[in-house]
Amino acid sequence: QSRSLEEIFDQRIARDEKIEPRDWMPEKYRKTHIRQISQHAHSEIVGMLPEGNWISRAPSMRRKVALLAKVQDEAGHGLYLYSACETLGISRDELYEQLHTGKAKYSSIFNYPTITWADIGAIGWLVDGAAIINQVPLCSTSYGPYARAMVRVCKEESFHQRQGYEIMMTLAKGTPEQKELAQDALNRWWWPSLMMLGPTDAESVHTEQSMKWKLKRKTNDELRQQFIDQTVPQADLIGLAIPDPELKWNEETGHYDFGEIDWDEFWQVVKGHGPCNKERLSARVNAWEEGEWVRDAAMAYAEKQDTKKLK
Ligand code: FAQ
Repeated sequence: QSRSLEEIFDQRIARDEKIEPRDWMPEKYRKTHIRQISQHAHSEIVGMLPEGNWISRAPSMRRKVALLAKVQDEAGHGLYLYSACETLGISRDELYEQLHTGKAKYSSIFNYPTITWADIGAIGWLVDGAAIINQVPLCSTSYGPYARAMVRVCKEESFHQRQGYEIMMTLAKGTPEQKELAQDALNRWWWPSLMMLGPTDAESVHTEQSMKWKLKRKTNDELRQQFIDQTVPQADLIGLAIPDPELKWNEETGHYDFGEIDWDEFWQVVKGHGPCNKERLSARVNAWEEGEWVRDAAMAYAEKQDTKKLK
């Protein structure tokens, strides 16, 4: 009795086998992976911009070296993820085009400005903190190249998170003005960091199917709760206050209860109307256009080498 390709695929997923690039997969599985992996890659690349803004103004040599390394890691993650995405049969050029024309999304969080040095601490602590919570389950996602990429990415994110938390810790025990900077950054980045983990499960259109395919291992709300439970004690430890009057430990559930997230703000940012959407996209488009001569020169050189070999 012959089984359909789809049945064989479903059984492989049920057995927790990895799906590899040359394996048969449903078209929707392929498409949804291209969507998520490419948006993840774009987020890493656009995510370099808010922090890049502070490299030349880092308060010390040591801080500058760490920030430079972190931003370089993000470039690496982006390129790594674009490669994983290409194994699904889409070209790098198409992926860039989707970003540059606004067709593909990238994480909402990178549309907020970095106005003080403390924002660099808040990004590492909160944004990388949320990214790790989201990405650790992705290390066991069903698509092989994505899962393997996530292992290395998570290790680097954990350094990023500590780098940010250490900045916040230093500011929090500094002068009253420095502590105020840290508190102000936490006030501005807290809610957008919660939004980063995506809409509520009730509003999330992709979660159900992605959970079935083991692309996602945890839902948006589960990850958000985990992030809050992990981060609140870290804020307490350095004497900063989470800007949520409704935040309260719940003995019964063993989790923090928290206030209402402004989903209207989230969707505005996702639709392109956040504080820095235009600036971020134009920075990427300009980088692409200004790099054209470099790409052309590299191609001309490669072709020349090829013709030499043929002779
Ligand atoms: N921003 O049905 P769902 C980093 C969209 S970490 C913008 O729940 P899904 C490291 C979603 O695409 C940040 N759009 O979707 C770093 C969908 O629209 P579509 C990147 C969002 O995919 C740190 C619609 O809403 N991490 O870069 C957002 O099941 C510091 C419905 O949503 C990843 O990408 C959002 N926040 O769940 C770098 C991780 N949330 O596509 C520099 C991998 C949702 O139909 C500095 N991705 N949308 O047009 C994921 O885990 C998932 O894709 C979620 C969304 C959880 C983000």
